[in-house]
Order: sequence, then structure tokens, then C-alpha cells
Amino acid sequence: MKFIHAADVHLDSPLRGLERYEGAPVEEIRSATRRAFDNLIELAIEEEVSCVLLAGDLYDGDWKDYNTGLFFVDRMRRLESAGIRVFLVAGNHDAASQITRQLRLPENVTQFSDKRPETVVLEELGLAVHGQSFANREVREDLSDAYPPADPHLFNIGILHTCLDGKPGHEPYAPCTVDGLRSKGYQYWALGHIHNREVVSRDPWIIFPGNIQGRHARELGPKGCTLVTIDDGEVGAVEHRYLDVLRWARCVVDVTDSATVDEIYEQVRGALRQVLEESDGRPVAARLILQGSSRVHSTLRTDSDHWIQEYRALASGLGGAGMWLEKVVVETRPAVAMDELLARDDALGGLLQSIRALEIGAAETRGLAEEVAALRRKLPPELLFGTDGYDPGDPQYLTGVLEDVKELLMHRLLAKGGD
Ligand SMILES: [Mn+2]
Repeated sequence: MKFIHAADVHLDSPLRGLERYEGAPVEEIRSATRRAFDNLIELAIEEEVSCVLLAGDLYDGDWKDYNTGLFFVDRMRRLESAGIRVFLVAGNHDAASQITRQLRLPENVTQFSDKRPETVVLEELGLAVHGQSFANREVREDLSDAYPPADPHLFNIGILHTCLDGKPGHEPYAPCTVDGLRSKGYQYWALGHIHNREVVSRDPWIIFPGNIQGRHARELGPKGCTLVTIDDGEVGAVEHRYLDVLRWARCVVDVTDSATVDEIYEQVRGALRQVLEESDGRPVAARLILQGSSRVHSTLRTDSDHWIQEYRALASGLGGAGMWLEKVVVETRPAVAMDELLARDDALGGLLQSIRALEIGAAETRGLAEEVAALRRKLPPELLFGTDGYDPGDPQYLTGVLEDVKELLMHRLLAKGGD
């Protein structure tokens, strides 16, 4: 028999950072999580799996309206007609406390309790499925602790939404340990919450399948689910299957060897084309990052808005499945011998030396922190504390900004006064 393990569907979650741009395929982007979920349904039917496991964060949060629920119920009915069972637990995003609207689910779907671990036994398949949902967003205790020991006569699967032993960039919910999971004696742990695919262990199998559709520039590369085959009560094959309909990529181009902006443009074209070719026929949302030391650094920097739009136009003209630049980051350095300039015994040399010598100490950053305090109060919390968040009052952040200012000043001077 076979089963599919997926997690973090985040149904109807918006894809961040794309819709603002001219030419971005707004409808395609909005429907991406649904189409990826449709791919999952199709795969389940095609592969004739016995069950589908959804390890939490099926929803992105409370439904905006009933459409999200209606879509899900409809897809569950399709699985029901194909004789496929579905087991799901709620995660932090769709914990009982987060969801106010509800729809009755078809009988093939089991949603595990958020009070205690439950076990469903499918005698005809020789299968026991254990699971528990999140009752609220912030579950701090080890839920796996109370899961029952394995039934020695059956193939045991544990479904759990967890950060495991803590992963950077993911909230530390329902922590547990590999040893703790192993001690239950299950053959397979179907985990969710971490959006990157990871095979944590092979004995027993402990897997994060990752999410089924990348939603922003940090959820890179192919996304999908895990298809597991069980032969004679043991795991036979474990395969990753792609379900995503749009792919996120990071395209870093070192422009050191390009002498002119035209050469850089051609280099970028080649790099973007390669990213598109490696996307398995999916449209790509890419972040373009230019690095290296460049003789045209100041042109790129001073006219950055122009170049960003040039690269955007370039990307959308590449054809194929389509490509959009989510962001263009120019991180080049000037290709000048800074040491020589600093050693110069003239006005420019002296000015450069004094800028470089500016000491940025605690007092300066403290003063600045007070000045940005008013601005900070106006910022939405997700900007301050999200995974991509930054705190403009943070002394470390401010020191970084001041260092940037120093560098920028020096480069401006060189662009004007240098050769
Ligand atoms: Mn989660």
C-alpha cells in the first residue's frame, strides 16, 4: 500500500512580494496554493494511495470567507470517491483558537482531537495512525510525549506539527526530540511546520516534507510531498514528488569580469535563463542579486531604479514558463584601488580618510534610536518581529546603517572626483 505525507499547505495564503509589479500574473499567483493542492489530489488518485496525511497548517489562518472551506471539502469528496482516507492535525496557523468558521468534513476525513492524542486503526491495511492537533497557536509543550506506544502488530504512523529541536526561522512550537519520537516505536513520523523538506531520520523514518508551494522569496526551490510505499509492514520506498505551480529562486550573479553595463546585462540574461531552464517547466519568481567588484559600480548604484526596471523587463521577456523578478539587489563594490586613494596626499585623500575614520559608538546609535522611536511605533508588528523583520531601533541595525552611509559617502565622492 501507499500513502502521501504533506504538510503546511497554507491554503489560500497570498504569495508575497509579487503582485505589486506590472506584468505579474496576479491570478496565477493568487490561486497557486489551490493549484498545488489540486496536484496533490491528482497524485493521490493516480498513485492509488490508501491515505493522505496532512501534518498541520492546512489553512493559513482564519478563512476570509467560506470559499476556502468549500474548496477543501470538495477536494476531500474527490478523494472519498476514490476510496482514499485523509488524516489531519491542526498546526499553529489553523489551531482551533485561530479558526472561527467551520464546515462538516466528509466521512473519509479524520481530524485529530486537540485535547489528547488519538489513534485510528485501519485493520484491513494493518495500519495505526496516531495524532493530536494544536488547541491554540502557541503550543509550548512536547505533544509527542503523550502519544501512545506503537501497536506491535501494525504499521504505526505518528502525525505531528512540531519545530522538533528548534529550527531557525520557525516558531518554537511543540518542541520534541528525535529520541523521544524514536522511543514510541513507530515506523514513520509524518511531521509538519518546517517549510524546508528534511529527512530527519531513516530509522525510524522521520520526515518534514516541506510546504507544497513556496509563498515568498525565502521558500526556494521545488516544493511538494512525500510518497511512501509500504511492503510487508515495512517502508519500501520514500519518494519526493513536486506539486508546486510556481517556483521561487535566488539568482546571484558575480559581475566582476564584466567591463560595461551592457556586458552585465548579457551576463544577467544568461543567468536568469539558466534559472528558468532549471525550474521543471514552472514559472519562476526570482530575486536577482548582483555581486562582485565592478568598474561600473557607481552607474549601477546611482541609477539603480533604471537598472532594476531593465532587468525586470529582461526577465519577463525570456519566454518559457515565465519569469518575474521579485527583487533586484545591487551589492557590487567599486573596482578602485581604495588603498591608493586613501594614501593620496590631497583634499580627496584627506576627506576619504576622515570619513573612514569616523567612529560610530554607542552614544551615536543611542541618539539615533531615540529619533527613530516615533517611526518605530507606527510600524506594523510583522515588520518588527516577522522572520524577515527588522527593528530600526536596534543598535546593531543602526551601526550597520551608519557603516553603509560611510561607504556610500566614499563611493559618491569617488564617482564625482575619481577617475
Ligand atoms: Mn506551522
